[in-house]
Amino acid sequence: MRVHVIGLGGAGGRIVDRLTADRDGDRFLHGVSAFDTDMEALDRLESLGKDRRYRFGDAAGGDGLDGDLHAGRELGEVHASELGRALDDQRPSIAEAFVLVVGVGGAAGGGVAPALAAELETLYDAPVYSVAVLPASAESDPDTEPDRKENGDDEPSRHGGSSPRRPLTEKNAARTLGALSEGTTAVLPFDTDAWLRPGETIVDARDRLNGIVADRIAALFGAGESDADAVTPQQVLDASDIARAVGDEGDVAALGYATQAVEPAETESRFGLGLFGSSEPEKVDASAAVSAVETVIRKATRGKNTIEVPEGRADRTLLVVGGPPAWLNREAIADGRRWLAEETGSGAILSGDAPVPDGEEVFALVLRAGIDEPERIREIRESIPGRSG
Ligand SMILES: Nc1nc2c(ncn2[C@@H]2O[C@H](COP(=O)(O)OP(=O)(O)OP(=O)(O)O)[C@@H](O)[C@H]2O)c(=O)[nH]1
Ligand SMILES: [Mg+2]
Repeated sequence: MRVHVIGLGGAGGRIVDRLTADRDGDRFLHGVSAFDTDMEALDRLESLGKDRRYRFGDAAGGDGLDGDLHAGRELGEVHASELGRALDDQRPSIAEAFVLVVGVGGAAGGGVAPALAAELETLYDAPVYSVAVLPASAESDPDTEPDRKENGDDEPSRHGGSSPRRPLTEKNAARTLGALSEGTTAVLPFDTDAWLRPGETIVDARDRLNGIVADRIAALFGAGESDADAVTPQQVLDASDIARAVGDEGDVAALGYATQAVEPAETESRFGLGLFGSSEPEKVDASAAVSAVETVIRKATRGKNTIEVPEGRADRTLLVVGGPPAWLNREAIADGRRWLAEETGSGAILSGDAPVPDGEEVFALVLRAGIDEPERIREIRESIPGRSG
């Protein structure tokens, strides 16, 4: 499906910058924008063209908001329609969905996200999905020595391997998650704690983490938008399948993803004469294909997801299997669907495939929605008394 992905604040901007570096030109990536109050953070992006970055909020004087979520919300109210207009050059009316990417522990991104979501929902009929990068616990841990510059996006700080301290992150995250759950179609959290390695700070890890987030965004929304006109997926996934899977009540959805490198299936060897003669149709060993498909489906399901899925259960599950067409073994995919239905308890598994003609890996993406509340989300929610929002 064609999406317009909007990175908000420092984390959001860096993640869409990475998405652009890896995927610019892919058909699913209809539009990309980065919005921040922080001029320097925007300037440091590398892959996203200047015309797709936008600095807003004169009141912030070109700086970040240092975690002041209240200020961020106010700027959101004032500037939402201006931000909506900043998309216009990229023909937002053609997008089938908007994806807001935001580090919910911050202020600029988390502050404007709810107002921008409301603006987009008023202007367009497309769903607005949010990708919510959760703060690391160490950021708001009172035992962590404060960083020189309480700021997650600058100088690496290395005090005992904890992340740079931003004391308000958890409370900000609780408020922004509440607002996204009310104001966006679905929330896709990314549990930073679960993905940080021991002793690693966010600054150390962010390139790796941003790559992980970008891959999953691409696998989900890229399904059904194969670039090769020649190859039609046998099972086409469209925007309404994704919409059905995630639901429209601001539910949390988890993404699992796994890949396995495979030999490209080619009619002619890249090294000149094909080993088995030159005009064989694409062929791969069936048992190797079955095994690759089965393995990636299991790993995407049982391996670490963007957020933990309590007991693996979900009301709704979507499966995407992609890779070189010859590797997408029909029976193995059908078996995988049956296995996944058992595993998740979901009544029906929505699924589609994503042929990548010159691909060198088979991948599976598993989206689960309608899940019990993950522990990390509960912890964040309980950091403020009463209801969040
Ligand atoms: N995955 C990832 N997380 C990040 C990155 N940078 C920051 N974070 C996380 O996102 C949270 C918010 O940081 P920013 O996105 O920089 O905040 P902001 O929206 O710019 O808000 P202010 O700087 O407070 O105005 C941090 O507390 C970290 O938890 C990044 O590059 N990648
Ligand atoms: Mg910032």
